Amino acid sequence: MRVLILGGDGYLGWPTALHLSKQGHDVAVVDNYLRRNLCREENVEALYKTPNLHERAAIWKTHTDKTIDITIGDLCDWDVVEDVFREYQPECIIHYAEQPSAPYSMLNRKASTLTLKNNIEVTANTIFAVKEFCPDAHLIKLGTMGEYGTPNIDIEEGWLDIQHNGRKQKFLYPRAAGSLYHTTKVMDTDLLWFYVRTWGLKVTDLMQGPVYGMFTNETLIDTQLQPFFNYDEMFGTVINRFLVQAVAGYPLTVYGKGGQTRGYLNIVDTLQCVQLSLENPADSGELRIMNQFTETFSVNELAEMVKKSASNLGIEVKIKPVKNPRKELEEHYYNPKHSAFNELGLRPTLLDTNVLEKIMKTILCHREEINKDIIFSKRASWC
Ligand code: USQ
Repeated sequence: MRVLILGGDGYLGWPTALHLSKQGHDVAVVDNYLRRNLCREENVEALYKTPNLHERAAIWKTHTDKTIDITIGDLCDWDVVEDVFREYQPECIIHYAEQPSAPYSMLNRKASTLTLKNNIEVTANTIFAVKEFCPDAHLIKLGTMGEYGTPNIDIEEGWLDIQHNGRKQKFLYPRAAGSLYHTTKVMDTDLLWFYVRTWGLKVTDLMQGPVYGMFTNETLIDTQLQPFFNYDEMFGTVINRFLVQAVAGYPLTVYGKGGQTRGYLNIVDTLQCVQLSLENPADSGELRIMNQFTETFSVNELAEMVKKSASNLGIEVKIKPVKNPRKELEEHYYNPKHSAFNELGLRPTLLDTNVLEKIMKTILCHREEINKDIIFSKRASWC
């Protein structure tokens, strides 16, 4: 299949490009290095340096003789969008091209408006491009479990049947995002749903939980193929952060009471889920929504698991709850459904101390490069 990956330089975009290229698809990626540039601007660099996209594609070609086409460009710019869609005529588009950090989106007005503008405009341009250049293509969009928030009822996969005054209707499951970033994902879903109804597009919207890890079958071929690994308070996700904190001898930063529960998944399962979505496309006029995570944990449970894994490697770890910089429930009901991917054949890689130890061993090789000042500088706050 001709697959176009928007945001193909990112933590998930690049491993997805490798994975689908390995499967034999024709893969093209577009990226404007937004994430790299924001990290540089905010002085929160990742754990190790990663080559640029052209260099990454060349390394991949050396190992596999497979070509990944690269376009560096801003998908808010219609000329860029038009060029890539005209040139590649994709059969499937995977849209990761968004500012991905909740804390960054809450940093200040500039960061908020950048997040709003980038995320909504790229999604809108993508929708218009699909309509104009490839109306039969399947659009796979990365949304987030954070669209639902933490309601006091079970979370369904995208939709909820409502009975009201004796009549029934299926609606998008109620959304209650916890950051401006998550709110842009809610807006994306609304945009997609509007154009699915209006133009009959084929769309899969993936409600993904926080991802952890750095290894996939393809990135293991060469360390230069590994994705970014952020551990700062803005771009690092909680498990990756705790692992780096453990190695750095920094007490694990449990926010508030630590009862915040989320659905997590290993990066290899993101790739499986995206592949399963691609191989089982939505129908025309369907907005298919699937919850993309494999298991739920509270922050306290994660901290204890990281502590145990570190101890297995002879590293003593302290857990130190800190004042929560976010506005979120710290003790709550959480029961999200996630059977759609299991029914499509997902074989989950579950979190255990072995998985954590393996990642920690790689982090140990970069111990000297860890910048403790960016772990919890308290710059990104919801207040
Ligand atoms: N947390 C801590 N200590 C830390 C960092 C985080 O207790 O040092 C807590 C947070 O308060 C939160 C939970 O851990 O309750 C998860 O935080 P996170 O930073 O791992 O994840 P989040 O900001 O929600 O965002 C990440 C990705 C985002 C994706 C989202 C899925 O950055 O792109 O959409 O996970 S979800 O959280 O399900 O919405």
